[in-house]
Amino acid sequence: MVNTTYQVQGMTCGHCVSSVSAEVGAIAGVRDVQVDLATGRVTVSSDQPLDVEIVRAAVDEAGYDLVDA
Ligand SMILES: [Cu+2]
Repeated sequence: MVNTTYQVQGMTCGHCVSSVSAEVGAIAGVRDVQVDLATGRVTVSSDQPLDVEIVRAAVDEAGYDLVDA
């Protein structure tokens, strides 16, 4: 299991958290998504390391932006 933390911009409420969790959670191999609304940090647990561009696309699909580390 791999845990990776991403920074997401633009989330303002519980609905945003749900949207991001659903989209990122739908990526193949993702087991768990923890979103901290206050900081915009999204911690993803996955079977293998994820392609950041796939995570970016999922966050974008939810309507938010992945901040480059
Ligand atoms: Cu919201």
